[in-house]
Amino acid sequence: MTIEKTFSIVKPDAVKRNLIGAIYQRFENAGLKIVASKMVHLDATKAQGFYAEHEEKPFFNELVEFMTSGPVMVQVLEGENAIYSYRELMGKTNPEDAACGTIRSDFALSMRYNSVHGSDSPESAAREIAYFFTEDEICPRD
Ligand code: RTP
Ligand code: MG
Repeated sequence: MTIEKTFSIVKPDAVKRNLIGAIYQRFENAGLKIVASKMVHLDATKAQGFYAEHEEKPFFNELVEFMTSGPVMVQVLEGENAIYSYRELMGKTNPEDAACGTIRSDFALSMRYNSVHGSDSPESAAREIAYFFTEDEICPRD
């Protein structure tokens, strides 16, 4: 059994539609524990740095515009195989391809306005957690 931490964002489209609680409920129902959480309004520099891997993509500027369009919730989730299991819980990037019952299938509006982010590897999880949280903001849970 591998207990991992992963990084999650409830994106502006979901915060705007008052879906924070509904999405947090999905995390907890899946056995993922919230071990750090806060609301932030990203500025362009912070969003560009976060999505640096996509800098060359045609959708980069629109992605940054979207991610800075309103507040987001950022959180660290902990659980067994949390990185993979949270990606499964979110569903595919495009909600039209996301499996029934996934967060994106149920809440996302489009490929861009897709309600949640989740780290895609242990390396991304470590980088993304440290990009938003200091060690002492992460609370150990039983
Ligand atoms: P995320 O990083 O947010 O968890 O999503 P992901 O791994 O499923 O998707 P990724 O390929 O990393 O893309 C990052 C985010 O960029 C937006 N996007 N827009 N063609 C487009 O307009 C397009 N493609 C991607 C989405 O918000 C996606 O989650
Ligand atoms: Mg990604």
